[in-house]
Amino acid sequence: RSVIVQNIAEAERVGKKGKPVKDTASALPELMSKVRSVVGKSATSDLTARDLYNALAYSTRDGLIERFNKTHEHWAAKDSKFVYYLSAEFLMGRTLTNAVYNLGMEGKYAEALRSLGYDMETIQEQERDASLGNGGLGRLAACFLDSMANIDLPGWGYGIRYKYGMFKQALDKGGYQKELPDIWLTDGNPWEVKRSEIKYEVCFGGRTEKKTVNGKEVSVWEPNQRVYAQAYDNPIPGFQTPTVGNLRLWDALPVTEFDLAAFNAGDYDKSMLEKEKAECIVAVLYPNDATPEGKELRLKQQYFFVAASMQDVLTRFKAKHGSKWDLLPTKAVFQMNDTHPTIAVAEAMRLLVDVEGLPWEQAWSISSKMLNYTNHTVMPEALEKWPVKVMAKMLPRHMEIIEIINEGWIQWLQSNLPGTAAEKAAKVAAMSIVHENQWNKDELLVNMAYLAVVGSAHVNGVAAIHSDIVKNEIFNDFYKIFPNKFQNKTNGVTPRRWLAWCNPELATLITKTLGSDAWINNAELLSGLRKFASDKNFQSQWRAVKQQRKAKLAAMIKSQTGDDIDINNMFDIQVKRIHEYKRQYMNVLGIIWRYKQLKKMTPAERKASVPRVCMIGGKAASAYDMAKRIIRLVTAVGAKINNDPDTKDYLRLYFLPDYNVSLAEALIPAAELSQHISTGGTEASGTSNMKFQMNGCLIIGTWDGANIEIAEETGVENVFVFGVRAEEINQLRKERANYKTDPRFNEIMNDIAGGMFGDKEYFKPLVDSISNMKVGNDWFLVANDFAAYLDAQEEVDKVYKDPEEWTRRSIMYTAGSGKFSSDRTIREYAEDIWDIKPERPLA
Ligand code: F58
Repeated sequence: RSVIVQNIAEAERVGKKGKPVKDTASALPELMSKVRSVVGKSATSDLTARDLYNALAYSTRDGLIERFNKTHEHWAAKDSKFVYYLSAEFLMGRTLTNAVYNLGMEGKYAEALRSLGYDMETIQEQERDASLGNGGLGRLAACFLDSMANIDLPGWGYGIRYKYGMFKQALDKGGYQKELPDIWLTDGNPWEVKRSEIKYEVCFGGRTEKKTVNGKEVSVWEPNQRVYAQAYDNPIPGFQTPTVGNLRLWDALPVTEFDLAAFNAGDYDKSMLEKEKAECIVAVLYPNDATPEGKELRLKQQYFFVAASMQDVLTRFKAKHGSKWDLLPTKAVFQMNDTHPTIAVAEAMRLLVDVEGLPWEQAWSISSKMLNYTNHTVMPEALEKWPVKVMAKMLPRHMEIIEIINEGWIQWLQSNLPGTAAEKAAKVAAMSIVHENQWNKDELLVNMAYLAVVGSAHVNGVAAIHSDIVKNEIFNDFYKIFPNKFQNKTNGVTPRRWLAWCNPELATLITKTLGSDAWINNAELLSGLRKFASDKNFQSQWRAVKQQRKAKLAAMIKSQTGDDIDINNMFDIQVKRIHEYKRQYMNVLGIIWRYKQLKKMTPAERKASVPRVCMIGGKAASAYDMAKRIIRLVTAVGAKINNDPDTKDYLRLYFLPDYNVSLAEALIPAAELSQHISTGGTEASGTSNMKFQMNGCLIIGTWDGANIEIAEETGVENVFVFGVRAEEINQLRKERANYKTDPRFNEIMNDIAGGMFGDKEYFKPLVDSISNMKVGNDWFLVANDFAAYLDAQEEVDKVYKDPEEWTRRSIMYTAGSGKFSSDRTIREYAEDIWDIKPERPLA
């Protein structure tokens, strides 16, 4: 301690106290100044890691805000066109490391922390993940913000400042998923800036009334609930650029904070009622919408952030351009991230027509030029359809607007579609934005995806195969009418967070080998590694890095489970949301088969096998029963095989609880094999496949989503591809009743059903879901693909036995990952959809 106190005193003597950190000498005094001003302690008090995290965060924030202001002054002066990324989810993860690295401050801060007896890693672990998202879609939004800032693209993200993000996942004693609230804001959030002056009223409910205004009949909305949307800005730094972009998140506040009269009359509950009702809107990320109340709340959330964001954009536009509304699409474009923000189509019309008084046609022309829609899924349950009843109750004016849009659309179809009257009528029914619920003829639904397609300038899918499905299946009727509206934008991930910062060991080797770190901002340069792929010396350095990361992960698992893990075993990882279509179930069945084989082997045969440590992680939606059973199957199988003395040196299975961004940053660099084994045609893209690829992890995967493009870039021969293709699945689904299932599959089904892993009643629905070949069962074709999967796994073992070949492939993966930088994706959006040019502020 006395050394530390001396260090502080010395540093403060020579340092430039209070100035933003530019060099090592100022880093320590700057931190200590934050300890005093923000943490409220003295330099000589006992400082905890949390104190230093706060000091470091506030110090970094100063640098961020300085650049943020410069960037935004510059963009305002240039009157740049902006893109607004509307998303109900932003899965940001931790901010500290990313900000410190992007600002180029890591060395200076690390040294300052060392002199205080801490390392950067301990400090960064104090930060809770910002888990404002479910999975791929939310993380993609976060990568996109990073890339926008990185390439100096004027743009913001807009979303919700949920009080509780994605639930924290634990396992209970029985090995079942337990969901705990994610209380990420309780200790404060140093990364946000509250903009007290920026708040908008957002209304709900009530009714509309026809009135005559200036001789015109108009519909006036008289809502029955009003709340304020309060802006919080979250600066987003680029790397090696002065640009700092923004994620603006909305909190909900009551219009009347506190009902003092009610309180004084002794009605304490009523005094707080309005506040509670407002807070409820932003309380939780995607409340369970299995109940009608949950459904309503979700629509409320969607409208809440869309209405606030659009008012915000229009307010800024008016301040600059007054009522020159035709200019609006040249100054602002919106990207709607899936169907969640698509109420924007109706809100844009409401704001332009009802509030600004524009004629309908002019408003439609403006709105349909500035809105764009990305589809992220082919799963029908995720293509939102709102009951007209719910929409009319919550947003009566929007329901009217949607009906007007739909009438115009239907009229247009009737005059433009070819064919007989009957053919036309059938098409019109199939393409109507408002349509019958196919399961309940008495209910009418608003199809939000159709609304978005009709109301947008561009529609895109997120990988080549997915965009083909979007055009040829999901929206085929629309595609035939507007072929030019549809595009593909293959997803990407930021190489900063997902390679350079999370895997500094590999990054250092790459930079040394390529002679520069330019690949961090230009990932295509990674292709320069190809020529070293067979170089023995390089291979051994490459392997050494992987071993280092495996050792780190092994230590983490040891600390959680007490188990020792041999880092010479293959690390085989599948991490993603738990879903039947992603087929974690098939992975477990494969592990059971491997276990059964090992049990039959002699000790010598076992020694000659390829030992594996399998890890599966991911959250099951709280109302998704099958997914929860799959998790329990993983923990049950793990409990058996990890404790079997015959096999535990050759095979392990761990369920890694609470998979989130930070855990991914630890797992991905350590992975040697990763599994992306969705049924052909079901995974829109996948993005973790790209992260694993960047980190030199081999892939076993189906011909699905971005796996296809990854294989093309890596060399198909380097990827373990198996299973049915998208174009085969419709036929196969029809033929399921005639399946002759693989005897190995049948054996395993019997084992599970017979109680080999305990809990047999609980597993029964799982077994039934894929093994009784009736119509409706095994929708995701696990039984069908199982044999091919086992064959592919055998091939994996064969290659792993040849470390040089394995390492060569590993290098080829990283070398082929350049295309999957989100910088590339964002450039494509900017050029082909947004029509926005980079605009770098002066340093
Ligand atoms: C994912 N969708 C796709 N949805 O599944 C994945 O293939 C793709 O790579 C990714 O989007 C990015 O394009 C996805 O993550 C959700 O999380 C939904 C959010 C709303 C509730 C239902 C899940």
